[in-house]
Amino acid sequence: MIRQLLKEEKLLNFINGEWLPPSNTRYTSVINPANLQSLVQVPLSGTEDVETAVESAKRAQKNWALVPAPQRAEVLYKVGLIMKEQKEKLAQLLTMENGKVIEEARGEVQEGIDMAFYMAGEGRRLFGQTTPSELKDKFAMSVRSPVGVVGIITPWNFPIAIATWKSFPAIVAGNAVVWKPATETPIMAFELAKIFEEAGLPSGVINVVFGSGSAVGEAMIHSPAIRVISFTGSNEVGRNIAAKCGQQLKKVSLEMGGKNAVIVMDDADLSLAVEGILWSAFGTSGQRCTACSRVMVHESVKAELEERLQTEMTKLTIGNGLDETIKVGPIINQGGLEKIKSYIQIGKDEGAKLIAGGHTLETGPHAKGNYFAPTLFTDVSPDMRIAQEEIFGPVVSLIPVKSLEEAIEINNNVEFGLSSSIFSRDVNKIFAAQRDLDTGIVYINAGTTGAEIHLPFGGTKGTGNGHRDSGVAALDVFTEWKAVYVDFSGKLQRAQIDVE
Ligand code: UN1
Repeated sequence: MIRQLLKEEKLLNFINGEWLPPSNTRYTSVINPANLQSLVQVPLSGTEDVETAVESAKRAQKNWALVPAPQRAEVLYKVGLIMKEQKEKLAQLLTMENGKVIEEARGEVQEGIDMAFYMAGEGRRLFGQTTPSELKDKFAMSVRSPVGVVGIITPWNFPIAIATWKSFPAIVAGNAVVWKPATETPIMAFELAKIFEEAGLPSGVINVVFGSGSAVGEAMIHSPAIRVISFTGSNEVGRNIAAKCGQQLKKVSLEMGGKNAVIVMDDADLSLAVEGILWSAFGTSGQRCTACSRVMVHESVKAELEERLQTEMTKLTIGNGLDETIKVGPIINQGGLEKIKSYIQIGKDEGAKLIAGGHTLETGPHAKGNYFAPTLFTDVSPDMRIAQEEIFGPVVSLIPVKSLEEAIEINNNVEFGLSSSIFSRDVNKIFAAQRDLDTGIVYINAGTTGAEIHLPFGGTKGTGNGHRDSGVAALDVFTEWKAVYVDFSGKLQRAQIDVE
């Protein structure tokens, strides 16, 4: 099936508009997590390939920055049109390399298409500001200026959407990009590079170098020509990148996960809350930065919520996401499975009550993939590790609470601050919650996932370092503010001195 959609058996890097093998000729297999079959070979490039990519980006960027922004935007518009034409093919390839169910894969590709059209519009805005000057006959303004060459490092869980959140604003703003996609899911990057080529993006404006973080990622971080690193991935890797970039005074934008919670109050629409929890906790098998992994439930509705969740969880079909009837796909790889399994043991040892799932699925249709049963712990206390640490799998902890204040306090008392949600019909509680929940994204009467691309995406505390992906805020990562003063008085006017 894969060969019908992707004829190449080996992927190639895309550098300076050319398709090149890695100079060290090293490759590794990309494995479909639904059946453990090898899909394609991906390069494990080295420092030399990054250097070539950076040189090509440097050259290309100079001309690209001179192309008027509306024309740069037109290329993105074409990228969007091609993605739209290829939506089904891209979605199927995405399901094969990542495992997410086809419905969600289509949704992810749509997120990329939305980003293309949104950022294409931005090419006719890229607003700066005009400001009065202190002096007579002098004009002052602030304009966005491209930073130059930017490095983007993208994760396997949203291999196309997150790539578009980063590369599209970078490109429309006049930068050139060196991009390291996750080696688990390189097919989306390969396809997107082909789309950029077809849309007529000049050679060298985007360069894709496949390989590991320790080789390609490190080389990017240490390349003096790369002025920004935009990274989405694990906390551990993000901190490491931040430290190294900090040393070099290199700008870095980080998005690194969450411990997202749904709050269910006693006045909530419980059916809606159950739907919201199921979708945001078990969609993508819990492998979203925004996935719900805690539920703070008011003690008066706890028993009912538990029962309803247990009943609905038995209806979740688990398997190969290419089958339209499947709701929950596999876990990305053995490492991911092992991590989830270890947290199940930790939860049991900590005294949490396991009331659903908690095990891998290894027989029948699940014999050949990385499957894990949707899992529910209850009577969890907020200080347990399963209620504090990111698990990145289909595991939810129910934490009983007595009040909204207590729920908010528990929500905020974790290392991360990405997404949160509250189900309530009380407008006073809702407004208080949106103000007090310490996360970058807050949902009212919806689960914790489903961010839209024209709003800022990111979080507080350990989730990031204050920057945002997507939305207009993404332009702040990929541009520098330049202050421009135009004196039309015909004489030398001195600020602070010649002011009466
Ligand atoms: C992620 O998990 O890193 O809001 C991205 C959402 C998706 C994006 C998730 N639109 O869940």
